[in-house]
Amino acid sequence: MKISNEHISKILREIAVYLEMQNVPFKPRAYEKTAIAVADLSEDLHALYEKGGIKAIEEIEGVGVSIAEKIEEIIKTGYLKYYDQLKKKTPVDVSSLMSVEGLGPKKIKKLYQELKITNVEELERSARAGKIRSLEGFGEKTEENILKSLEFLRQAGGRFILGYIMPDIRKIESDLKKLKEVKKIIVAGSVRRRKETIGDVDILIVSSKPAPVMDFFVNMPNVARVVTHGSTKSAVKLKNGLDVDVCVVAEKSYGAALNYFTGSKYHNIALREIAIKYGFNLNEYGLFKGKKTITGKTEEEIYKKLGLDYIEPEMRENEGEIELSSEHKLPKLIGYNDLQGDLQIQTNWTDGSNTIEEYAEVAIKKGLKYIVITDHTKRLAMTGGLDEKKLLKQIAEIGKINEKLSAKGYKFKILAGSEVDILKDGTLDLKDEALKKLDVCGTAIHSYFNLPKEEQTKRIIRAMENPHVDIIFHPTGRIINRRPAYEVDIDEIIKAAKRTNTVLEIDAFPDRLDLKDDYIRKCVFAGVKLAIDSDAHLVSHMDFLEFGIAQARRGWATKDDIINTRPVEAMLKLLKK
Ligand code: DGT
Ligand code: CA
Ligand code: CA
Ligand code: ZN
Repeated sequence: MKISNEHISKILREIAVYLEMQNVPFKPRAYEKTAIAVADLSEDLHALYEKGGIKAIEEIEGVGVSIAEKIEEIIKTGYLKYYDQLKKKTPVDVSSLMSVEGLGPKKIKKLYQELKITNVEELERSARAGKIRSLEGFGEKTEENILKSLEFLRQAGGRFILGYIMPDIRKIESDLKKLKEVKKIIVAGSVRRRKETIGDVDILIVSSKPAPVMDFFVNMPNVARVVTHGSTKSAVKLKNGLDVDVCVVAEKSYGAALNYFTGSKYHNIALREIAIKYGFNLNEYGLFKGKKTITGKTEEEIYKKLGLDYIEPEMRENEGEIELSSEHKLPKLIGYNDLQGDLQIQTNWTDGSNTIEEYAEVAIKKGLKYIVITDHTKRLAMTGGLDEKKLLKQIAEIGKINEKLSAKGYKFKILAGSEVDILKDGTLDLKDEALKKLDVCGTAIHSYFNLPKEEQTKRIIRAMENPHVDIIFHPTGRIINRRPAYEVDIDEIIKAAKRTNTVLEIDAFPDRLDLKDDYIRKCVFAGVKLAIDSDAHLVSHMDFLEFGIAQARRGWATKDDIINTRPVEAMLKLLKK
């Protein structure tokens, strides 16, 4: 086996981290320096060694005798005993943490000492909970960069999670919009359909002077590579790996182009077939009859000429929406401003980072009328989960804050809730006496993801049968791009939800979006009530509600299907008595 310089450099860098973590003086720096020297080397170390032996390695600038011997061992055997020993001694997955941009020996050590972070999953969890920013030498910017880097690593080849990448997309959109040559701009494709993950970004622009728009686009500071630079079409790859296409279209074709580039492909194909039945021809330039243009300026006109009601982008997946549209039976989807409350929030009583009051303040600013505090329970010891006694204390605290808010004149209510852990057998982590005291009782699975389907299904149904349980949070437990849903019989769950009057959640956290769209549709058809919650662990996470609403729209849910579109009293009335 031939050992590359890169491989050797990586081992040396990891050794530096291990030594740093053990507080060994000086040596970490020596290993780090050598790692850099090896990485920068223009010759191949392996070849160098075959020609000149260990002497040739020692002659390299910055390489001492003892490290040269280690390099020799790697080249000769493919292994380094010293490295393996160090690795065994620490519980930290240095190799994967090192791949996160901006994390070196000192920072990895600090993360382990202060937050017990041993791998990238724990790193992500802490970063998302806003726990890293307060560490000495880190700050909010570092925390943000860590999350960006993690997203980038995850995306090596995969799809982007819409909610995480949306701020970047909106920035590009607003920068382009500021150009005086841009008359209209819209992001089409899967972004407009609000799919949970996106392959790339498709932007449409109306402009009478495309050249400066194209120039601006390919020269944006976050562009890593220009894929094509044409007069009306360009494509770039951004530094974070995201592909973005821009296309300038004529005003008279705007509706047709928007319809075409919004997709989905299967929706488009179905529309085109309808057009043919009418003797029309539909393409990205317009709706035509022979050479004659029927229409093309707006999407609404195109649908109308095809005998259809306008179909919201979130529904355009050819899942039956076209038939409903032709029968004028499309549901009126929940709107993006329709939520009045947020029913799942973790505070600094457990693994959230903000206080109950801070959540209330931000929720009020967002225009919400109520929130439910749902901290974890005692079985989740690593989050500091609440036991019965602490929960009662929290309920009292919520009462006090409510009094304060109402004295200040706010018409806003904080409700007492919980994210009670569902134990292996479907019983709950807190006694019924405690659950009885809650305004809203949520429950969730955080363990035994691998039970056989039948057992997992029974476990959840048993929890639903508890007369105190109001909502099942993130019912299938998937984490997009990371962990599949646990095996459950979703139809049985939905039936049981209906029978027991239990609400199922649409968790809005961008990598959960659990329930997923087709399960939401099943709930809607079955008449099972749903809730859209942020699952916030930080006040800013309440912004994710938008993506929960998007998911609900993709699942054809109306305002009526979602319990937290109602005022607080009406919402509470829908729960179990
Ligand atoms: P993505 O990017 O994988 O998340 O998904 P989309 O839906 O954004 O797909 P993309 O970017 O390949 O194409 C954008 C839109 O262009 C797509 O939604 C519909 C339209 N389109 C692309 N290819 C075809 C095609 O072969 N036939 C038809 N009818 N439309 C297409
Ligand atoms: Ca796309
Ligand atoms: Ca595309
Ligand atoms: Zn949590």
